[in-house]
Amino acid sequence: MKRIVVLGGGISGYGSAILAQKKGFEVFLSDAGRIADRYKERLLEWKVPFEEGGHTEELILDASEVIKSPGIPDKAPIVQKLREKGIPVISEMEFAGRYLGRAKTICITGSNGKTTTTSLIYKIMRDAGKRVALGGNIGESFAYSVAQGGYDWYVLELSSFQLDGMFEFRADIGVLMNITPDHLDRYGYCFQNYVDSKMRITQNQHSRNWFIYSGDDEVIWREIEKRGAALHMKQLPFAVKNVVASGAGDAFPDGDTGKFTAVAGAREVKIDTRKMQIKGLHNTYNAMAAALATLAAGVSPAKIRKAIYEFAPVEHRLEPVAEIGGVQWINDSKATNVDSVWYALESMTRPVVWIAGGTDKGNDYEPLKAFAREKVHTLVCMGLDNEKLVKSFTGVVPEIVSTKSLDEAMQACTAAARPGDAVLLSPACASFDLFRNYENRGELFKEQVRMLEKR
Ligand code: UMA
Ligand code: ADP
Repeated sequence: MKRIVVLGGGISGYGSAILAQKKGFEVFLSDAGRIADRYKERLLEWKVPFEEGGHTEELILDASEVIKSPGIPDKAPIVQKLREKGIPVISEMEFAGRYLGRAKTICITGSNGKTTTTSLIYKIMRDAGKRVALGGNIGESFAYSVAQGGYDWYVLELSSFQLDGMFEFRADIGVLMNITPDHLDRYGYCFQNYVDSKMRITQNQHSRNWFIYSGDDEVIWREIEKRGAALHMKQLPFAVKNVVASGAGDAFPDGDTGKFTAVAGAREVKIDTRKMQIKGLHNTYNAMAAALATLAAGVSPAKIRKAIYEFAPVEHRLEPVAEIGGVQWINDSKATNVDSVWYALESMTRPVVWIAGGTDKGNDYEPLKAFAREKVHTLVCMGLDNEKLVKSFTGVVPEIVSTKSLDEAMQACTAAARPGDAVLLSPACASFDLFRNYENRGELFKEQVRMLEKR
């Protein structure tokens, strides 16, 4: 009997193990750390054998196939040993994708905008009455939903780590938002490796499938040009700046009206971005992509429009927290790279006190300088090591304050902000120096803002 070993007992791992068990394989799950009680309970319930606190080689290296959780890097010794032995290592998506039956997938990737676009597509599909599950990089287990069954559609946010372990999987509708540098530490500090990973969203797509991508993203353009005739799927570009031709459809603004038209095959929807609750150029892109994907999935234009207008910002993404004494406080803790901060600053209409900093991922701050010069009067650096930020923005932003905690940063912001300003937490960095994760950073920030409100 085929022996499936699952590496990692988090969201991805427990779901994969349960699906494999349900499909009748011999299954073993191994976690180098501690498995959370909630997952352990499910594993026990499904009688999946597991270990925690280390990877026992004898129990892993005899696998027929290994499903690796996305957080485990390729350079982990156990993964290297599996590769040396030629044992196939796949991702949760590759495995669960084998058991979809007639159900279809809408898969969203990109460096930024994945969660917003995925959540928006999911809302449109759900409100349209489709039997749809949400999964992938969004904190739900795709494999577990497949094990449960009963869905016609799966809307999946895909990280590059998940795409890396996908080989035969095919997205019925693939969406690529943009490609800008991120996670380079996992890609040998080589941008092209990361680009290749993102482009896997197109692999195996045939002429009945759809590929939705940003026509304003030069990196994506180049990759499409390179692949040329090898891409057989129907292509739907969305763009605000460039004109990109495609016979299958596209999305473009209707002049300066604030509206855009999305066309997929014979279907068309017009959206007025001024009626949307999510703001900024980046959210126009996200809405264009979502409109194209759901048109391609057969949702009616009226239902698409209604759901897009109803959709509120996802927590920690340019989330308005409060207006206190004329100062607007905004939580964009999820902005963990330079490009997402570019769009945050782009969307600011007030003078800005900008909180940035944390664990640097090899950032190049150059692209932010024009907006910082134009809109930011005070930069509050919040991190254990602020040297690079301070150096980058000296002479660009009039005031720079270096702080080493959220408390200190909040004090600096209250001192600097004037009525009519916005205080924007949009860090461009990971959170791990001072916080558990970006959610924790965003929640603590909001707590502090609410305390200010009560004063
Ligand atoms: N572990 C090992 N061996 C190792 C290293 C880790 O066994 O060598 C164990 C850990 O002890 C832990 C488990 O692996 O118990 C965690 O695995 P994981 O880090 O892959 O986390 P999961 O809980 O399975 O969640 C993963 C994704 N996490 C990452 O990619 C880091 C989730 O994306 C995703 O929602 C989930 O699978 C379901 O598919 C989160 C994320 O942070 C949201 N993604 C990154 C991002 O958005 O930037 C890419
Ligand atoms: P992801 O899941 O790819 O990290 P999110 O939707 O969570 O994307 O947004 C992450 C950050 O990027 C937030 O700060 C958000 O405001 C910003 N953002 C959202 N959509 C886009 C986009 N299309 N392009 C650039 N930045 C974006």
